[in-house]
Amino acid sequence: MEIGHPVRSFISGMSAVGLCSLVLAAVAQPAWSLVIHDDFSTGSHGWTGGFADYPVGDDSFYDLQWDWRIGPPPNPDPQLYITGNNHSDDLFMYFTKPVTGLAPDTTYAIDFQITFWSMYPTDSVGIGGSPGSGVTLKAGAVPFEPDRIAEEFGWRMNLDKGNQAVGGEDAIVLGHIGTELETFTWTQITRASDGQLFQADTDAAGTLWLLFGTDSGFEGITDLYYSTFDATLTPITPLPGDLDGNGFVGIEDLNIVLGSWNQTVPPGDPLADPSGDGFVGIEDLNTVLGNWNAGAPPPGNAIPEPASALALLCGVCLALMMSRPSGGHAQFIRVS
Ligand SMILES: [Ca+2]
Ligand SMILES: [Ca+2]
Ligand SMILES: [Ca+2]
Repeated sequence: MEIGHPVRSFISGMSAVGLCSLVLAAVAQPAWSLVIHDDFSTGSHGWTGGFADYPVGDDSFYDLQWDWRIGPPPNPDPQLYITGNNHSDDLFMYFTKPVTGLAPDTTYAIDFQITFWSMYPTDSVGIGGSPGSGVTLKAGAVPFEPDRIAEEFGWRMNLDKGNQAVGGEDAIVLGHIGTELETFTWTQITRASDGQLFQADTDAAGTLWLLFGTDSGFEGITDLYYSTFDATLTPITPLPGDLDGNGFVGIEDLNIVLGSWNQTVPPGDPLADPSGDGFVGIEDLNTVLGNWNAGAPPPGNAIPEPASALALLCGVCLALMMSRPSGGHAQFIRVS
């Protein structure tokens, strides 16, 4: 009479070796982040420059320019160069480029790191603000091409980068461009997300436009040479098997399936039915176990070693073998 029970059929149909392989394959699953590393000593890598936050028609008055060139002294490698004379006390000077081939309509968490050459001491004094700490480096991403639009004041960005030292919905602050020196000496410095959470959505084609630049409260000339741009893009939805949506597939997700095991939905928890067939069963369990350890573990949640993961799965199997069908709605699976 018990032969047709789905859990026993599943377990009796898998050898110990098969179980072990399943767990090891899941634990060995690689991270699925996309890492971008653009070294501007070998090219501009598709980045193009632009300017905003200044009056329309004032391009030559502001001495706006960007290109890919050698410098600054004593650096012999080409860099991505941008310059402007900030008469508006507001100027935004940026670079942007598209990234294609991402998952469509998907939210990505993005970490940034940018290395560049600056010559402006952090504590130096200038009109409107310090040429070092008064100029803010930002990075961000949007699902459309960043561009400027003419408004009453002048050119404004078609995205929310915030203004001056404050970030916005589409860009975060990485820091200022001030060096730790007391003299105006070219120095290479690095700024990074440093744990700040930034998220952006791709468009329907899986494209995201990256952006970085400086928002200036210093009224004067800013010259910058960018050396490298690094970004790590990690899709945060949907992560298969992450039933509670905390960005990681682990014991909480397994417990959601087991908590509604063998039930229809409802009364079973809808989260426990990722297969969407209205029943919590083997397919749903496999969605969790097949993506085991995927994503980023929450702080303090250590990833179990393969051996302990195997022990965990054996415990799950034992629990399921001892459980009884809760009613007449069990689905019978034939396993040969
Ligand atoms: Ca500005
Ligand atoms: Ca989870
Ligand atoms: Ca299901």
